[in-house]
Amino acid sequence: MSSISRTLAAGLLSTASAATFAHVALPPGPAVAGSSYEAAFRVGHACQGAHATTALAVRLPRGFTLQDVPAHAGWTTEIDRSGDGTVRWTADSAAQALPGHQKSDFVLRGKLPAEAGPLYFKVLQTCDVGTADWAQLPSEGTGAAGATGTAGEKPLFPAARLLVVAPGSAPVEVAGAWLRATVPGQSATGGFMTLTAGVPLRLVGVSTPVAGVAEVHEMKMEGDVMKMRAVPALELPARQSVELKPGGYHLMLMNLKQPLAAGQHVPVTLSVQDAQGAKSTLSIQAPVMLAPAGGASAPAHRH
Ligand SMILES: [Cu+2]
Repeated sequence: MSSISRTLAAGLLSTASAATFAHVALPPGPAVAGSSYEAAFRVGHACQGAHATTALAVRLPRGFTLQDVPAHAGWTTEIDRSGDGTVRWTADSAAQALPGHQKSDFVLRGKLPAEAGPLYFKVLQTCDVGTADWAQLPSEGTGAAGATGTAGEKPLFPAARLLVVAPGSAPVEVAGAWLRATVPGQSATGGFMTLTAGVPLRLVGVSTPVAGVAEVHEMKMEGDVMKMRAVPALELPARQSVELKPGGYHLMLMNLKQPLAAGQHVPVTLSVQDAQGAKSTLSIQAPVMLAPAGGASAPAHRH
């Protein structure tokens, strides 16, 4: 692929994301199946052409058991238990409505279903002018289960999504994972991804059958020279994305047992530890690439 077509692809991507205005969303990071979950729906924008949000209605997904809804000052809460249930907040007056330039969290608590997988909350936002129904689900085949799923066509009005993981598996979501392809004779390469934990975690280990040694590395400037070294653990704060990327933190695969060719997929297992010291693992299939999908935003980094 030429660098011109890569630049074009990157340009198209950024145009698409600029056109998408802020949606009603849950904080990133997964939660554990069967656990009690506090869903904080972040409203950060009024409907298109509107000045303020006047009501919000969350349709609860099947299998989600509502426990309680904390009061939202200046707004009235109604709970409709028909069907799978709906929680609705309505501003008590125009003065209490949420201005488009302000952000607010609308919170409800409930028990998550026992099954793992993505859970979608459809949210109807009502404004002084018009409504926005955040109810679109990702189209079939875009890797809904997706530890490594690449983003397909993004819906304009996505439903709020929560990834539910099985008890015992690491509550961390992996996006955009890739390993850099090797050239003949190369014995080491880098691995990159974005990790988002649902609770405070530390990445304490990595393993893959293709490498004799796998470590988490950091890049540091020492004088004029960029150096890298292994770190014993990488903090993954709750609900924040931590990017492993060329020039920054990365997975280092050494003593490679085979060349890594673009297009193949390689199993990678991440070990994490929670604040109580409990360890769990997460396994993904990382694609091997020459460069990140959608064009590189960071400078190339060679080992
Ligand atoms: Cu390295």
